[in-house]
Amino acid sequence: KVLTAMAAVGFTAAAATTQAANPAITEVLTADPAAMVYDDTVYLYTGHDEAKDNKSFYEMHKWLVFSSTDMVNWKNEGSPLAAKDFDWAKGSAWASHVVEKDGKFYFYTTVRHDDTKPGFAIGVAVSDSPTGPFKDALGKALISNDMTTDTDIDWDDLDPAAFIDDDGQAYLFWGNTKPRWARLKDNMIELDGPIHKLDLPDFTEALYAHKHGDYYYLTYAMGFPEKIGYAMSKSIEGPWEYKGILNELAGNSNTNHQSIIDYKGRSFFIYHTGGTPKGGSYRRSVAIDDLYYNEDGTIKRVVMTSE
Ligand code: FUB
Repeated sequence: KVLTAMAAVGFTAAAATTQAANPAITEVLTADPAAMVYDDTVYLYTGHDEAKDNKSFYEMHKWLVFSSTDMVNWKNEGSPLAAKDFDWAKGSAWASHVVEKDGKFYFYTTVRHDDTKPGFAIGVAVSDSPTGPFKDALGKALISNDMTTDTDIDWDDLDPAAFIDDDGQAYLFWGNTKPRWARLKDNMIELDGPIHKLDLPDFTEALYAHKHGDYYYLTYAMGFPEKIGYAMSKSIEGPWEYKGILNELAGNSNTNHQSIIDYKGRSFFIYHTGGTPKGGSYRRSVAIDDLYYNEDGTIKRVVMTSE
């Protein structure tokens, strides 16, 4: 199904039926996709599942980055960052998100804090290149479990997703069980003002913000095993209206973690499944399917390749 000739000339909206085989990346296990369009290229940041089987737990030490100009052929650009690059962390290279501002690239990501603080934490690393290497920008966590004492749980500070609005104001969304957001300062490495709570039905994790046309969207993993649901708003600061389920369970992986982009006239839903022969909850692979909007801005339910 890989249309190499089309890839060579670049596809257009007319080629909307062109579909890569899924999983989209098979040379290595990839999870928690976060895609960024920069300079006409898609950069796909992923975690790297290294567990030998699906019986125990995640084994994730570093992130990977791939690039593509056709959403079908992916170039492995190596590992731009590892959990050990954060001196204050003790592992767990979980979900991340990368954005560009003024020619610099900011890598927001989940790690487990060292024993000086409990639970997961969010760090930020910076680079002059989308493929890294990225360096810890703060030398400490951007968000950690001692900042939100009203609702602290071990897992609540994970899965960051950044969003830059049309006026240049940047935001960070994150959370497990307790969805949160805050403004980012112009320097992109400090929160600006209070941490806000969100009210999203059946919220588990994997918050992701994007804009399409006049609407802002928050997508997130619901329940467990996870489905992806979404809410819409006329403003990135809400209020948000829950609109329904975007995709059903992503096969056998229990978790589901999405990224949504527009690229060359199409919209893409990028997620993970346990879609390789020995795949499952701790051996996941990124998959890509088309995403379609209705005229009123709502999103059609995603039909996964595996359905
Ligand atoms: O990959 C580890 C965790 O699984 C992520 O942080 C969650 O979003 C889920 O995909």
